[in-house]
Amino acid sequence: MRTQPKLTAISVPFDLGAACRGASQGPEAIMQAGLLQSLGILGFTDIQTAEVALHPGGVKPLSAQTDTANLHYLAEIAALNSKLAEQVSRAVQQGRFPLVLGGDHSIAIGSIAGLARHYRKLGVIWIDAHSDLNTAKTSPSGNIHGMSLAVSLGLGHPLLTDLLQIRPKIRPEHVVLIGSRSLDEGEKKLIRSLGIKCYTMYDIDRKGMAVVMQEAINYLKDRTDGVHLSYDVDSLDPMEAPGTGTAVKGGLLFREAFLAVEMLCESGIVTSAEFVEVNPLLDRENTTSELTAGLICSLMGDAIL
Ligand code: B3U
Ligand code: MN
Ligand code: MN
Repeated sequence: MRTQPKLTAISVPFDLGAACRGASQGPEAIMQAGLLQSLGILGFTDIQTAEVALHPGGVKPLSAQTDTANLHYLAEIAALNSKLAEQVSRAVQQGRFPLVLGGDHSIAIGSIAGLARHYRKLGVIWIDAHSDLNTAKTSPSGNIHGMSLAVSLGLGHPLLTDLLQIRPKIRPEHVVLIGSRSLDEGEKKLIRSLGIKCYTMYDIDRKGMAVVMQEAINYLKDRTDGVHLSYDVDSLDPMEAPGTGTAVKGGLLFREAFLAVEMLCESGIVTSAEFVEVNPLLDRENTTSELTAGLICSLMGDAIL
């Protein structure tokens, strides 16, 4: 068996970036699906676990919700992500692969911030039904999980964009979107004006997932010094992954989803990953949490034969 990297699994039980509650129970559900045991079987003998929470131990002091113009829970999200950034940065510093378990997708702000301290040309593969490229001005909801990629590109409120005093964290030419099918007008404009590489479901249907992934891998391989996989489980079709807050029809099928992570594994380009938006309150017989644990194992090297 090949030697596996040292790994830090960082649970982030947080859901204030989303419209509905429940994604905060995602990390626990993914763990309950046997993630650490399965990784152990794959030869990961050095796994550390960590938790980043706004209120460690689950004790929540009474406080008013802090809302700033169309940015729900801005202060809480900034605080959580600044803690997460430090934790992710520490893992990289120690030569460990950061595997972040969400939580809603607003936590990508902290993951990417922590990585940006170490990678000057960080690539990001954003597998998601959405592009999360809204700002307070364009967002139809005010939910910050729909803004995290824009924030990482340096667009948005300074409390979020300026974490760790690095801005922007990533460049548009280092981002690849895969699985997009629910984009707001402002997001479409931004994708076009910044020239962000975007593979919608149309492209996946036309070219097939294998071609799309190979193109994405080739595109990032030469121009980046590390690649972060940001995997929103709502990229999957709701038939496959019902346990998520903003399911959108017409998504990735089971085999496409697995092929994508298997090809990423084979490419060897991924240096960190996060899996977000698993909501056990909406799940059916743990389908989504078990599927997510399976995707993580395939990304980390679970060979078929
Ligand atoms: N684009 C919409 C919906 C959305 C984005 N991300 C999720 N939902 N999960 C928004 O609210 O920004
Ligand atoms: Mn998302
Ligand atoms: Mn999404």
